[in-house]
Amino acid sequence: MIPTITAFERSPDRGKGLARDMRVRWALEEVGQPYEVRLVSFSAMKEPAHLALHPFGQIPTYEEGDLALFESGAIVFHIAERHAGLLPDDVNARARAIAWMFAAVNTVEPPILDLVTVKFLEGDQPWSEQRRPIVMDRIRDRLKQLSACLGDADWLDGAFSAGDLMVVGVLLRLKASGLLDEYPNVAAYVARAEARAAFKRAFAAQLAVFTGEHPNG
Ligand code: GTB
Repeated sequence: MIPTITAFERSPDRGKGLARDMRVRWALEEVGQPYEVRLVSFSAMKEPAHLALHPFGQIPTYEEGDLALFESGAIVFHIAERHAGLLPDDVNARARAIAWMFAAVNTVEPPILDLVTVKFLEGDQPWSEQRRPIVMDRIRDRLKQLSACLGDADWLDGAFSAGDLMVVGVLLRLKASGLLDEYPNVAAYVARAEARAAFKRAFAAQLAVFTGEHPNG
């Protein structure tokens, strides 16, 4: 069965691959699962039809037969469980890859989102300029720790996994900040992930929405 995911009709990032449908597209591409995309506007996301799929009125969602899912991490996990290639067979290695998926959204992503918030949503507040370096240092703490874990390995724990996909998925948001470049092995890790054929296909597909080349775009 071909799953359908949702994505922004007009992503504010103008096709830079920062919206969270990118992670889901990438996971589907990694496992070779074709998918369809339904584009939704900001207003349609808050309508009952979309709220029935996503209680918070957001993208991405995932529909496959009777199953409707929301939360990019849960969707990537579902894809990784149903297909070979994103989670190791060894039980302990699989548990560790899943731990990295949780770490991505629970430990690495929060300070990155704080930076987005302080820059774009709170940029006009009198305290915004003071808060920014504090938030950036919190991100540096995480990048330093990630850098130590990675060392000179290609991926966080053996072969590329859904854990790497989610960690890189959240780190992409830092590219414009220059923070990644302070940790060369982390920057190289992100670049290695971006060089994967599946990443490139997913990136091209979401960019096609912005350029109007997507069939529903
Ligand atoms: N925890 C949820 C998940 O992981 O799926 C978060 C989902 C989420 O935040 N979705 C956002 C959304 O639907 C899009 S990805 N927002 C609309 C709304 O809440 O009304 C977040 C996002 C938005 C824009 C950019 N950008 O322009 O760079 C990047 C990421």
